[in-house]
Amino acid sequence: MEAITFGVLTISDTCYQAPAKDKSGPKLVRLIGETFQNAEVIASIVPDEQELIQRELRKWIAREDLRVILTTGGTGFAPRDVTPEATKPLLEKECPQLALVIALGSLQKTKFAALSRGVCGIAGNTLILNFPGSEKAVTECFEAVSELLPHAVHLIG
Ligand code: MTE
Ligand code: CU1
Repeated sequence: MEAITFGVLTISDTCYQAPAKDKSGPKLVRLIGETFQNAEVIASIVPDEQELIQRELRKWIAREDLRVILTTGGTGFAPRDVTPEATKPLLEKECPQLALVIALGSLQKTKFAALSRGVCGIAGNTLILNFPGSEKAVTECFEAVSELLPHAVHLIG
């Protein structure tokens, strides 16, 4: 894979207040670095606010070099979990089978994966994947889809 830039967006009120508490964002950054040599990664944290999530996603979607956005957090059932609702309106194409691969890989680890509502899709030349908000969950989700990412990015063009 040529040098692809990833965006890792942590979505959490708690981590926005205290960035040191963010474990899943840094874990994703490490996983990307270990899996894709010469990948670049930029990372950011936003609170569980639909407009702030969308503002950050739009900024990254507009960047030509940034090809994959992995979000972590805000996919659950709690009232403040709005990551899928923030992501969906920005997608030009949904990729439900990517979400299925994540769900299947996750369900092999824990039935509680059914409590994540993450979506996947394409906006511009950017692939966006919603992951849950724990270090364990992002590891499992990343391992489920990582081998698909280079070909997916290639196809998006
Ligand atoms: N997915 C995987 N792969 N591994 C997990 O441990 N935890 C689940 C679910 N998805 C889990 C998972 C649980 S218990 C919850 S409550 C939701 O993710 C939390 O999603 P959120 O942190 O995005 O709100
Ligand atoms: Cu849970």
